[in-house]
Amino acid sequence: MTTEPIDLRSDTVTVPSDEMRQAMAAAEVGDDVYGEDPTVNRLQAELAERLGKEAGLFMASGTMSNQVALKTHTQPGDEVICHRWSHIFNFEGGAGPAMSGVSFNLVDGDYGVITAEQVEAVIRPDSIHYPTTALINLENTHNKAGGTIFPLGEIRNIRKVADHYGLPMHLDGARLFNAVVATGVEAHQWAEPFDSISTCLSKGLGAPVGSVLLGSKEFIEKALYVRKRFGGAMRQVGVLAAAGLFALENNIDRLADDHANAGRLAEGVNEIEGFSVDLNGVHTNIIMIDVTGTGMTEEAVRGRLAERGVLLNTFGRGFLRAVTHLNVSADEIEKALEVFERIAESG
Ligand code: TLP
Repeated sequence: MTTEPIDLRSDTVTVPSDEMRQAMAAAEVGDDVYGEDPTVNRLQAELAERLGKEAGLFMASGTMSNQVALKTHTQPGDEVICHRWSHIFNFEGGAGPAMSGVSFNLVDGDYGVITAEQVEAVIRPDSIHYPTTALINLENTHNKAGGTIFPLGEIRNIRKVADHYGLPMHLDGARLFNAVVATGVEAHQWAEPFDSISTCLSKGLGAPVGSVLLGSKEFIEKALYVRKRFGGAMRQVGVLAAAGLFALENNIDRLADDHANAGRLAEGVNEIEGFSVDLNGVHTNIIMIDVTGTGMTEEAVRGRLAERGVLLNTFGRGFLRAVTHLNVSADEIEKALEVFERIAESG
């Protein structure tokens, strides 16, 4: 074993490379509250172009980006349709109800996918008895479902329903570029059906901080006010945006390596007694490992792996989550597999 742990808890644990740090140090900056940070402006324009939207807004985190979108699209008392496992509902500290006064109408579906029929069935009729359906939120790739890709055809079907009922659609595209690399479908094609998209630079792309919210000029102008209220108007933040620009230039294509490593880890773990992985659900850089066959709790298995230098997160329902990223090599994946084998043998 190497002395450094093999950290598969998340792709958020990636650290900036020396080259990325140099780009940050060299960044031209200004006061972004005055709209005068050239590096932030460049990052926002670059992502707007890649995603085919009019404008972008730099955010401190994916959570802030999603929540600013939620607040911008809704009024207190409104309802948001999303998958039961969506990040915006499960992992954002209850921010939707707390910050925007919205509730969620939760839809179930395999691999994080919900269908147009399911969405249409839960849209509220116009009546004083009901909350107002105000937004449809989708997630691509889907984190809790295991990095799965939401089929573009179904997104377009949902868009038709949204148009029929006059509803906006938001995409939590924290890992949108993983979907781009895995499918070859370009970012602007994935983004086209949505009114707003949040995408993260601080996950597989390897920047230390930052997400960008994209949409129409009108939407982003409104979002600017909400971001200020949420405390997210930052000053000489070009030092962070520079990391994002570096990530877009250098770290997208290499996501294919993370996907290959995830595929190898998934197949290897699935062959080990006591562990099972639904290989049909391994599309990108996340794998969900069912550990119930070991006879141990997921927390116990996590602890045993950690003692031997392999870090994973528990993810409920008897599952551990492993996420591959740019700081984990193919060799380290082989070493991680040896550790899984040892645990299967010795308990
Ligand atoms: N996800 C984190 C944890 O919050 C679970 C992780 O380790 O995967 N949308 C999606 C789909 C995400 O996976 C995340 C982060 C976010 C939004 C929020 O991003 P941050 O952490 O920057 O607020």
